[in-house]
Amino acid sequence: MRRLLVLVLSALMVSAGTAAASEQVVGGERASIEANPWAVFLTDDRGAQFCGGTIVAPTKVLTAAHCAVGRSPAELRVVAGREDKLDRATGVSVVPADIWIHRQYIAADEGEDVAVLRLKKALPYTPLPIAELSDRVLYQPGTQLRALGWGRTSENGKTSRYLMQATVPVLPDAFCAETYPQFVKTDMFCAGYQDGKIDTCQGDSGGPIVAEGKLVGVTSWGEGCARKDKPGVYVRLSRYAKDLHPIVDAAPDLITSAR
Ligand code: 4AZ
Repeated sequence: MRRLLVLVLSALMVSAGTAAASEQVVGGERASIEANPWAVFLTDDRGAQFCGGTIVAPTKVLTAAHCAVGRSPAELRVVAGREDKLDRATGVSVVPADIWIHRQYIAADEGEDVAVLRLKKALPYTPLPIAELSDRVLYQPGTQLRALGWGRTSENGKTSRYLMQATVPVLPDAFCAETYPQFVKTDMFCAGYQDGKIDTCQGDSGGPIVAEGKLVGVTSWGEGCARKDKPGVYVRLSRYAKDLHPIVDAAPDLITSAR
């Protein structure tokens, strides 16, 4: 089984191209907010960035449950339209009106790591649609996905001042399950390179991983960053489309009951 996996992985990595080391997410490159207007970051009430998010409707921001749990809306800011964290003149920083957390959420590595922040006013930035159950093909091993965020650019390094992006292929569920015993294939997928080098990292959680103009996943967890055989783990969003639609599509001032 292990041999077969190694073979399958090697083939995938050849077809995906080798992971170039260290440009300066880990091993990524700069991304513009104009090309990714739905990418947002979350800060605490002192302005310190700690997670990412995605605008999925004019008044709704999707993030990871583990980014929102235990925080009150007053302690949170959604910063949209700002590529450079220090550029306070560009974009907006808003306090969410309320927070919805998936009712089954316990911990990131147990699944259901999704939350929706509802805003009082519509954001003037284009939302990104969530992948649906019918988008199964986007989760096939080898599919190239693009992850974005302002997280650390090395495992023990600082978070990024600028929005970064990295392209990583979806890995076979069998590989993710072998490397992470707690991996739940119905709720998660993993993406990256067997060699490591390119990955999301702390501070990227809650942020988008995208393909074909759709939000395929939410950055969720992993062991360290860009380590060999320890790919990033993402929320398999198609699985949550049914749970999320009533929340995301609700009229701006309806919902959101806390769990
Ligand atoms: C984190 O702690 C985190 N390498 C995000 C992504 C990954 C690991 C940890 C994936 O936010």
